[in-house]
Amino acid sequence: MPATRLGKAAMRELLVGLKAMGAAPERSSSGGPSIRMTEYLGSDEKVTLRRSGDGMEIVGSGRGLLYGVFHLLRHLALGEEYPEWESSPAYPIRILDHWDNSDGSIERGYAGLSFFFQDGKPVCNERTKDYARLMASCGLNGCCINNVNVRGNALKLLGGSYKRELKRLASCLSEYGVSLWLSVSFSAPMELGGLDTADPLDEGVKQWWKETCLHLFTAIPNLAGFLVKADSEGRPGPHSYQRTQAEGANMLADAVRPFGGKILWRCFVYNCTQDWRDLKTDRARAQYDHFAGLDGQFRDNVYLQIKNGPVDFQIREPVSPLLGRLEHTSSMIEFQIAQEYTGQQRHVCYLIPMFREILDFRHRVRPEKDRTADRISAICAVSNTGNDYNWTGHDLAAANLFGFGLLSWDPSADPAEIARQWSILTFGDDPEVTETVTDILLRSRDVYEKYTAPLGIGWMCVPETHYGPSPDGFEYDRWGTYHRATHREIGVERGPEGTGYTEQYSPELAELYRNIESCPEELLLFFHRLPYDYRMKDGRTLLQRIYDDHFEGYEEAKAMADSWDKLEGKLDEETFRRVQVRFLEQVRSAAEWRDVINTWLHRLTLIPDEKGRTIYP
Ligand code: GCW
Repeated sequence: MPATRLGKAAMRELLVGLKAMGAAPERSSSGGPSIRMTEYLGSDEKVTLRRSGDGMEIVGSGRGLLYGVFHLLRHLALGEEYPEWESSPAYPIRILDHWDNSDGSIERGYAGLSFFFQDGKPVCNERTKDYARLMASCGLNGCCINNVNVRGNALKLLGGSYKRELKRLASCLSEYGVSLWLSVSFSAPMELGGLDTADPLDEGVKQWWKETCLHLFTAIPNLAGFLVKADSEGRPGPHSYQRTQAEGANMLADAVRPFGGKILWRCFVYNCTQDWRDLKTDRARAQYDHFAGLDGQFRDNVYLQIKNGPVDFQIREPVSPLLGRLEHTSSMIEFQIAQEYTGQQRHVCYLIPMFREILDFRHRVRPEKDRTADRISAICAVSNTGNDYNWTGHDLAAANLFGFGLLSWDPSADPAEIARQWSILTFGDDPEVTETVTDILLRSRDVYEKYTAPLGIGWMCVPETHYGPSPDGFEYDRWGTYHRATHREIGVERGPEGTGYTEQYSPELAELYRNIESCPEELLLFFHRLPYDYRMKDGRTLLQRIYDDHFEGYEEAKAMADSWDKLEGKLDEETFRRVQVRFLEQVRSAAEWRDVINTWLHRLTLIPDEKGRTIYP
């Protein structure tokens, strides 16, 4: 019988889960198949599931037991046999970053308000507990509860004003092995401590952080560390004091070290006040330019948190070259399941195949252990949860949360199998439902890509909201996200003759991307500036390919919606309708994207669609 808090949680979940599946489990053995839990002391996450007699044995530390129980329940719910499983997670840090504000809003949140903050304070209630269970059931072990843009009352989290609330929250999370992380502001010594500087080399500043950490970490034993957005989009950082990113991160790393704390330092540092006439600055280069030269200068409790692509969570970007560059610094990949640029949980867009591709990507720097998955030491995603009844706004968006959890445990997990399992666990095992849902999920990324910005160019969405089409919306703005389309050409040249971004990759990859012929077509307009009559491999012109994609993307979105409609009567009515309403919006929006992008290009180029379809709505 498990003795620790985590072990007991595992036992509780097993009983709850079995009962929910219609079994009538008993705590002691009184004949019949048995599930035995053998707990050893320790905090490792390893788990062993083995068949014994006509039952099962689960062996692990409290944590291991918890993950083992959820694995077992999953397999039983899938109608499979008792699984044999010996596993430990690929990364010790597997977290969700929440962009929740202390006023209860969520930056880029599409599933209602925050469940971490109410009335300016952190809260802990039944939902927090369910959240912790949800996290553990997907294999995740940490969450950062507040927005990286630290504002308002959230600033005070560090100062100890909400110590009692945080302690309760942390304790509730820890029951399910979920650690608490906090986003902090680099200039907290000024904002909270009344100092006149936040210079990381200033003795007073160092002392302030040390004392602050002593108070906070002593009060909240389950606090794992801090997440920091510095020198990024107006946030304060070491650059204000002519210090490097390493000097800034290390000062914080020293302050949290006595408590086993870690610093997750974001690499999203770029010039966000670019003039569109400036042809030299290329935002795609920024992360690498700022961090590559600092490799090896960071303390070992610093993790560089790197967005999966060089720009910002677009539907198609190359893998960030910084992920292939760091050899002596721990790195952490940052995905986003919040779908900020991928349909905002109103469109279905299953991102797990894309994440898997990125994790599998070979950087061609060394012969072995060269994939992104091998090079990183930690993994996170910007969360897609909120206070909505179904947690994720769009019911199908929950597949991204589940899938992200499974991939972060095992980066070689199969996205199609994850989709299938998720469908059965969510909607039951009617084969028609499983087939339809899995098919929709697996097609959804390509469909979304087709009707939105073409071939890796990104950013044709409405500024501010980042939803819906506006091909010139970002063009004369300060964010460095230009397509520079004229009536002749479109795209930014990122080869050596252009911004030189391609040269940030290993020689082999630089060569691949530099040459238009070898550059993967889906990324053609990310890397190259091309005339509209450029011939694609299948003989179509670039422009015709874009027209076709937009017509097809809309048709395919409609086909997904139609296949959902056929599930009427096979799912519970409320869920069916909720998703149906989202599909109506997706199809409407896909038509808008198709018409706006095609019309814009038609007017720019005056080249008609070869198939003579109506371009003006
Ligand atoms: O893309 C931008 C988002 C911001 C976000 C920022 C970041 C939290 O539009 O809302 O700020 O990325 O990742 O820091």
